[in-house]
This record gives sequence, structure tokens and C-alpha cells, in this order.
Amino acid sequence: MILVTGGAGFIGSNFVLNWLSLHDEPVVNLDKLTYAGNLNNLAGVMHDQRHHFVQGDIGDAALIADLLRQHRPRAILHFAAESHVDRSIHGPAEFIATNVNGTFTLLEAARAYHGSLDDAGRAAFRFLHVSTDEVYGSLGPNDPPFAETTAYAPNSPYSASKAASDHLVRAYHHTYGLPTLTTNCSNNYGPYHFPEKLIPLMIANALTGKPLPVYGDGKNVRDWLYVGDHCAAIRRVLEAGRVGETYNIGGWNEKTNLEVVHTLCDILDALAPRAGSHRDLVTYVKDRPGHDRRYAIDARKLERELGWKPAETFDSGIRKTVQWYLDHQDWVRDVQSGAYQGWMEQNYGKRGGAGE
Ligand code: NAD
Ligand code: TDX
Repeated sequence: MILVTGGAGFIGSNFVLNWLSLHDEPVVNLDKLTYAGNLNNLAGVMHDQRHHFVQGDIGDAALIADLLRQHRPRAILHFAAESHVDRSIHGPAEFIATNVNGTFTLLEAARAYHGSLDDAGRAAFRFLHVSTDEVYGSLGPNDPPFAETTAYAPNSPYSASKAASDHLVRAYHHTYGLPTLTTNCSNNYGPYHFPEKLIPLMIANALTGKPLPVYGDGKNVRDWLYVGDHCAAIRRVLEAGRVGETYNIGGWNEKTNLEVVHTLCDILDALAPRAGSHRDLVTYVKDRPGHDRRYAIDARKLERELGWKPAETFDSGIRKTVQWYLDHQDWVRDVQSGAYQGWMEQNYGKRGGAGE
């Protein structure tokens, strides 16, 4: 049994779906179902006996302690977070509550649970913390990519809250001997990505003929990784990562935002033609305050120590992703209308589904 937090969000739901397609081992999936959590993502496993969905908050100490006592997982995989940089600029409080205080509460519960295990259970247990490359701050055009040894320099309330959570995880290993693993990954893309983030927003807007809002000059650089590759890296770190270590995960796919948007437009021109090119919809808008200029990840430690490499190129992953959005336009409409909330309550009641 593993306990996943945030398993109804973008990366967490991809992780749970992939896990259950590859393993017999069951999953307890704890998610608060904020605006970003969507049980529709998990429709394929909601009636699977190996998937126990629980609606709840990582900041609820009593609930976490109960879940750990009841299910006795061999690992906690911590995805739950507030994840959108723009939202953190407009309202940082939730980011501190969930990313900092919520992670702290989860760590406290994990520490008590770990202490209650027998020697073999203690040795096998892992707390895997899913984090971001944004904790390292912003790179200049000629700087080397972020390595695990790069100093932390978070610039947004989001990245500062994730940096704080990374430090807490580190401290729980060093101080209490909690067997932690931390992964810092670059920008993900793929199925079930909430259409507030660059790639799904651009696809959704392009398909409905709306403007494609590019911040600033469009030359900020991100490294992009297909979500399935991120999930594979996490499974590998869980399996073979050295306790107390951090591992950077990236795709070696540095792109300017404008390159990404143009690529999406060109694919859509071929697959969903409109009068004129989708590129005509590009609109330059006011820049994000404190906008990090460039992220790039050096993922060689993960490759060298654990033999992980991404399976997708940016070209193959982005084509799959556009096709997925073309095939799932109802999913986008539901997420944008909030209709999935009603769907969830109608199908599963207010507090979760299978296993409840
Ligand atoms: P997301 O916003 O799509 O999903 C977050 C999930 O966490 C949602 O299902 C939400 O309901 C749940 N959640 C939020 N607050 C909660 C709480 N207090 N208790 C329980 N559940 C709660 O995020 P994502 O993009 O899937 O990111 C998942 C993790 O990966 C985050 O920790 C994020 O920092 C990290 N990450 C994301 C990216 C990326 O490109 N998206 C890259 C690197 C790291
Ligand atoms: O409408 C937009 N226009 C635009 O130009 C949006 C939503 C974004 N952008 C730019 C800002 C960034 O330079 O595109 C880039 C990507 O933006 P986001 O999709 O918001 O991602 P980013 O801010 O890079 O953060 C993401 O990657 C790291 C995730 O949201 C984080 O959770 C993850 O940690």
C-alpha cells in the first residue's frame, strides 16, 4: 500500500493511473479536491478495489494519523500543493497553508507513524516529496542548468512555499532520521493539465478562437517534461533512490514560451484548421510580476545513479498532448465550468468513492 497526496490533480492523477496500470499494490489517494482536484481524472479507477479515494486536507493531523494507522502504507508520495504561480501572486495565503503548514503536518504524522513501525518496516518506509525546479530561482542565458547543489533562490510566493517545504523535508531526515527522498522537476505537460497553465490554456483558447496571452516578450525559457516521464522518474526514485537525497528531473527541452505557443499553433493548424493560422491569435499581455527568465535542469544524477531517461521527446510528447485535448474537449469544458464538482457529488457523494 502507498499513500498518495494530491492524486486528483494533474501529476498526481497521472501517477495514480500509471501506478495502477503497472502494479497490483493498492493506493490510498488523499486529496482535498480544491479547484485543481478533479475526480473525473480518476474515472477509470474509481471502482477499482485497489484505489481508495479519501477527500481530505493534508493539514488535518487527525485524518492523516487515522489513514496511516488504518492502511499502514510503506511509502507516502506527497504531490498535494497549491501549484499555480499567478495565483500565488494574487493570494499567497493558501500556498503557505498547504505547501508549508500542510507539508509540516504530513511530516509530523509520518514521523510518528515511522516511529511506530518495527525495524523492517522502518527500514523500508519512504517519504517522497514532489517538488519543483522553481526553488532554484532564475538563470541567465549562459548559466549552467540547475544541479542538486545549486543554492535555493525562490522568487515567487509559490516557489518560496515549495522551498520551505523542501527544507522541512530535509530537516526531518537530518534531525529525526525520516527516510525522505525529494525530487525537483521542471515544467510538466500532458493529459489532465488544468487549463490555467501555459500549454493547456493555449490549446483550449486556440480551439475556441480566443486570444493566446503571452506574458512580456514571450522569451522566458522553461524546460518541458512529459508527465508520464515525470511519473516514471518518481517510481524509479521511490524504488532505488538513496535516502536523504534530492534528485533533479528534467527533459533537456529548453524552449521559449513563444516557441511553445508557435509549436502548438502549427500542430493545431494541421489537426484542427481554422480560417487563418492559430498564430494570429497570439496577443502580448502585461508580464507576470517577478517573472523568472529561465529554468533549465541538469538531470544527470538521476540518469547516472538510477538509469532514468525521458522516453518522450518534446516533439512526440506535445503531439500526444494536443491530440489528447482534441479528444477530450468535454473534459476541458467541464473543468472550466466547474461541472465536474456536481458530477463528483452525484456519482460518489461528498466524501470520496471506492474503498470508503
Ligand atoms: P495541481 O494543482 O494540478 O494538483 C494539486 C492537487 O493537490 C489537487 O488535486 C488539489 O485538490 C490537491 N490539494 C491542494 N491542496 C490540498 C490540501 N491542503 N490537502 C490535500 N490535497 C490538496 O498540481 P500539479 O501540477 O499536479 O503538481 C503536483 C505537485 O508537483 C506539486 O507539489 C507541484 O509543486 C509539483 N510540481 C509540479 C510541476 C508542474 O509542472 N505542474 C512541476 C514540478 C513540480
Ligand atoms: O497565459 C499564460 N501566458 C504565459 O506567457 C500563462 C498561464 C503562462 N505564461 C508563461 C509564464 C511562464 O513563463 O508561460 C510559462 C509557463 O507558465 P505556467 O504554465 O504558469 O508555469 P510556471 O509558472 O513555469 O510553473 C509551472 O512549472 C513549475 C507549474 O505551474 C509549477 O507548479 C511547477 O512547479
